[in-house]
Amino acid sequence: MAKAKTGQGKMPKASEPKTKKPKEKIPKETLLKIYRDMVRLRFFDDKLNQLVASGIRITQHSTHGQEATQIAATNALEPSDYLMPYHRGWGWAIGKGMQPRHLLAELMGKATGCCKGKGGVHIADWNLRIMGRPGVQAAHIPIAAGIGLSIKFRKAPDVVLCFFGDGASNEGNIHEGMNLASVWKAPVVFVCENNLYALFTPNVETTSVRDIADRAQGYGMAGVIIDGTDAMAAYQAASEAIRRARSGQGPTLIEAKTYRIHGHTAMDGFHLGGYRAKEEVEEWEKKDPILKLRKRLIAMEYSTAARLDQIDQKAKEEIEEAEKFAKESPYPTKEEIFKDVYVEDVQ
Ligand SMILES: Cc1ncc(C[n+]2csc(CCOP(=O)(O)OP(=O)(O)O)c2C)c(N)n1
Ligand SMILES: [Mg+2]
Repeated sequence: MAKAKTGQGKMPKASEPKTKKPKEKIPKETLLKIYRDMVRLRFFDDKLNQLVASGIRITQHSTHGQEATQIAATNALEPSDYLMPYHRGWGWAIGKGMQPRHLLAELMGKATGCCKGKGGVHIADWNLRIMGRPGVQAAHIPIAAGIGLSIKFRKAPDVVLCFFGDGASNEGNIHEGMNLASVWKAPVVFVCENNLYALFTPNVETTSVRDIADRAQGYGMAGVIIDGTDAMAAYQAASEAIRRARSGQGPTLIEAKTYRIHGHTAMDGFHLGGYRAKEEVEEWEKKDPILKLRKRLIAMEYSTAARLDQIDQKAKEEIEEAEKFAKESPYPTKEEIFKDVYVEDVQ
């Protein structure tokens, strides 16, 4: 009789991960870089709203209000680390190093975009290890777990940073992906940006727990809650989780409590859309992540209002230039249509 399979010994043996130097406190230069990226992102986001209002068709899921977590967490990565993004906003791209001009050109379908105009909103950039903005909610969570497993097989020192929303947190793929990531002790950092709504539905109506981070316990991983409007808290939590992942201690779930100031997309009304109270939006507007960091940089004497104004001005000019670049760029030619759409081999 065949011996019963027990499943024992089937797990891949954990390799000894190479650790990278831990980031203990946040250096001044890092915080100034985070501030700069957050401001670039805000101007970029505003620019997209303007372009959509002028009739250019771009699906704009605004990042306004959510800049801190996306920018700070991606700034905690090394260039060789992987990013598994989601549909909300553009902070993960800018924070991971994408130039706004290449991002905007792509969104406008131009040949100078990061995917040569063939990705559109499905932003990807292999050089930056941005693994592709998904369209199906939560379908990217098992992919992030798989990338994590591949890192372990290759004994690489990298981690995967994976974003998703509170609505996506209720999808089946989350359960499968997070469970496997934990079983494999895969080097993945999951960041759930809980902005209180999925489309027009408040998450109190759809979600069994008030703190999505509580679910981490069910997957045997660390769960952390942060103020998602606080860039310093986001950087520290992400750095700590990245350090744990890199040293072989497995995944973490970070829940960032945040809010989207605009509508689900630029098409459903910038502010209220009929499903939330004006007072609620106003309360969250007071917690503006950029103003929060700006005040702290000045209070810590890391910068002055005048110097930060200069950063703001430069960022504004960069985004104006990006618009000009994208508008003047050509569309891909007909001959290009089947080029770069299928990869034979990836090293
Ligand atoms: C499986 C699946 N169901 C539905 C949709 C349509 N959809 C796109 S975004 C979205 C809301 C997602 O909400 P959340 O995860 O909270 O992210 P947020 O938009 O608030 O950042 C939905 C339902 C989808 N893309 N995929
Ligand atoms: Mg949401």
